[in-house]
Amino acid sequence: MWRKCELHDPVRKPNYLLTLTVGIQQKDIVNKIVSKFSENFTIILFHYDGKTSEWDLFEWSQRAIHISTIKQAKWWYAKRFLHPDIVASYDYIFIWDEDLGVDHFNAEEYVKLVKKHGLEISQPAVTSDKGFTFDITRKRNNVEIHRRADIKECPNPSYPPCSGFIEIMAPVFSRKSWKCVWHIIQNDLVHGWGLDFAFHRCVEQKPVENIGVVDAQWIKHLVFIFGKRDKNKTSKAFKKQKSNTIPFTGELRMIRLQ
Ligand SMILES: [Mn+2]
Repeated sequence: MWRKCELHDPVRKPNYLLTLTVGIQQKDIVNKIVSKFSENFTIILFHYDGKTSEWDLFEWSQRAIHISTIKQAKWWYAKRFLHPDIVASYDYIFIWDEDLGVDHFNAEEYVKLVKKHGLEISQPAVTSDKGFTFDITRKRNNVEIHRRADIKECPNPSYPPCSGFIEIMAPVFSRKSWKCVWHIIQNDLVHGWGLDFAFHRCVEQKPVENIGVVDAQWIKHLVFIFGKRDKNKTSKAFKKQKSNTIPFTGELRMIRLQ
């Protein structure tokens, strides 16, 4: 009887969502990232270079959702395609960059820690060969998570970027917090700068408690990726975006949308 019931169970839907904004040049790093996420995760790839079928060399590509709109950036995709009602079935949403080393990261273990510590908005702790923008995201030893920066120069220890703060490179949102964060992303937002300073508004009751950095599952920021790209082009593009947001001009193609 038991076995029979099991066979007739509908296919279990994934509980969590991972989105990655990717270009085919980074396929090997992206493949490693995806390998750290179990089948409990739905995977969405946002293709900024328009290359989609090229990913089929990876077995998991068949079960991923591919969304291709050329030359857009992560928060643009998030605003367009991750409306809270659309992603309401997921307990946690990972909205990640493609330049992350995951040798010391496992997504299921990460989720366990986030639940245990009640983190509505979080990110894995970070190591980097190129220094840090914000002290609070730096990996610490011998703790599972931390919630505050470890520096004396904080003008106000209870406010971003000293607490209630994570960066935009590898954020993880609970369903509830995403519902709020999605609304504060501007429609024409391209690069996401400054958004991290607004995250704490989405856990109004206890931002210092409910936003944190997970040390026990950590990532490496592979900033060299940007060195590989045309540096001039990148910085020019950022400057342009800063002064003049880019309207949606790309061709929109969605394939294998489940
Ligand atoms: Mn990066």
